[in-house]
Amino acid sequence: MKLKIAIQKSGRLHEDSMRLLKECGIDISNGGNKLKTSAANFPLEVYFLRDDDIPQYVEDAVADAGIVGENVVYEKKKEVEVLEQLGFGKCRLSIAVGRNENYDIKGLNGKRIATSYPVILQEYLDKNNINAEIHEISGSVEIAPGIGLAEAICDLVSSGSTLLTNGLKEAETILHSQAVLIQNKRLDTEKQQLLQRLLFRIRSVKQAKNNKYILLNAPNEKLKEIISLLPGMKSPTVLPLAESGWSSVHSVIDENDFWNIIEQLKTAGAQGILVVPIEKMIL
Ligand code: PRT
Ligand code: ZN
Repeated sequence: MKLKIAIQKSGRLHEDSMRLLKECGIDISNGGNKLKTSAANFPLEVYFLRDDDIPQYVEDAVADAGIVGENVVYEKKKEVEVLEQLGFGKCRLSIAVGRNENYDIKGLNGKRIATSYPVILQEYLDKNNINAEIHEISGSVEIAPGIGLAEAICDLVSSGSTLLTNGLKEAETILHSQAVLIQNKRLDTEKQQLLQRLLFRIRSVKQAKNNKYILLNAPNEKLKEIISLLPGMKSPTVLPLAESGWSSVHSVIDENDFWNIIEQLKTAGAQGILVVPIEKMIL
């Protein structure tokens, strides 16, 4: 029995999906041009598919689980369960208009909006009582205003440079998206257990990425203050240095608090601060 997981065959999510599985200790070959491949050391079969098809395959249990953008999950409206945000493939679905337009959502009434996301956009317009005409197009949405097909667009944005080069500006974000792990809603117990094992590994990898291991030297009279800055997993480890009056303090800090804490530690008298990445973190 193997758990079948669908990932994007090629495109923006492919490499990060492969890397995540690898960081979970799962050995898979790149697949080459194959439709599927098996892991050598975990009961997992990986299917390489177009991202748009992944929710349907997971709903139909052709795949038990999948990795796909939230934008695709919400657009396709399939019966799947979202298990975990994966922290990559981040983007936003935004409405954009001509660079020199004054944007107000009410101004969209009666206008044409080009998009590849008609379902999400329609929901957003309905919620705001806007009556606009949605033109569904499957690619190069950003050229629609320039060729007179629409007055506005609704498309994915990450750096914003595509909008810029097409004379458009981002006016309003309607969805923030990232890659997520989805699953079929009716997995049998054995598959569900395999998926939980995979999810446990994914969470350990994610945790590790969000945290850093920190080591520093502290004069003993400053220990109390320094320890109060470092919560650690339980509490920091404190070891005496060979030089009397000094200790070595080890702990784990959140990536987001990193620079703040480092500055405070230095002010408090910490020296020789080392910060190292953590590979896996089991809580
Ligand atoms: O062949 P397949 O159907 O599998 O791939 P695809 O061409 O449909 O998708 P792909 O590989 O382009 O994107 C896969 C997923 O990556 C999307 O569904 C999103 O969840 C996520 N993602 C993250 C993005 C972007 N960032 C992104 N910037 N998907 C698309 N874009 C496009 C956007 O459509 C626009 O054309 O990039 C352009 C804008 O980028 P910036 O940086 O110029 O703003
Ligand atoms: Zn696609």
